[in-house]
Amino acid sequence: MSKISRRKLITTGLATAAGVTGLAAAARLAKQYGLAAPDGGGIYGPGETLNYAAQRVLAKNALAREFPHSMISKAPFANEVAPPNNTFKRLQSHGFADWRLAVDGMIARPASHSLADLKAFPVGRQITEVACEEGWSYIAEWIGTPLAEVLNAAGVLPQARYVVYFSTDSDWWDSLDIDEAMHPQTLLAWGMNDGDLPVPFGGPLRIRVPRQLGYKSVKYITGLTVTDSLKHFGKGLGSASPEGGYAWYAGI
Ligand SMILES: Nc1nc2c(c(=O)[nH]1)N[C@H]1C(S)=C(S)[C@@H](COP(=O)(O)O)O[C@H]1N2
Ligand SMILES: [Mo]
Repeated sequence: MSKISRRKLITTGLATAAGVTGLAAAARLAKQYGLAAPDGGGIYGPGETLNYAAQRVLAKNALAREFPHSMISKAPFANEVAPPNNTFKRLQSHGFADWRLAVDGMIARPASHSLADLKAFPVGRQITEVACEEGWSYIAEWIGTPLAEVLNAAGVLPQARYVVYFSTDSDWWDSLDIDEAMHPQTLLAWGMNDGDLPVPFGGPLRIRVPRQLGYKSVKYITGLTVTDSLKHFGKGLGSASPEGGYAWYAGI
């Protein structure tokens, strides 16, 4: 056998072994820890599961980077959104006084929170970056209610595994596993840079998930559903994103 073809054989063998090990590891982690990604079917599925499971095992409690005040972007970019529906316009015309956040599913105490109710919880603040999958980003201060506060008040049942969130922008819904939902930096943000959260940035309420790409930070949140399975939401892939070709788990 020539040197070249032997080397080629070895590298091909290694690559194959790495691939096989990777997929086997993904399958093993998924099984051991119940960490299969909801979009873990299909061609890229094992990769999604490996990435998600590895992140959960290695960096479950890792913190997203926080920045000093001086680094807040002077001109943050509000990504374009669909025009608001009539319900939203009506709520907006009354200063969102009648706006409510519905909390239901696998919880002991279903709730319907006004903005004032949310603001009565302990307040969370963070200066973090919104990073879009398209490459742009900006840094802002986010002020809001840690999602964990709302979930703890609701009394999450032990079998719950995910929190699904919905928006008035009906094409947008997503979900987090309980670890991400309970993470101290996951925020239901009603304030931005010391004012109310402006409507173009998702006011009156958006979720901020600073450990994941911007598309997980859905704007105009209307409700949360706690569940043990994502199968019955949309196409069962965990969010609208995988339906359009983006990963459910979008860790940065
Ligand atoms: N309701 C809703 N939420 C959304 C979007 C949207 O179009 N509608 N865009 C997402 C994407 S792709 C990104 S990158 C961020 C952008 O946040 P920004 O509008 O504050 O820049 O919002 C996310 N949340
Ligand atoms: Mo984005």
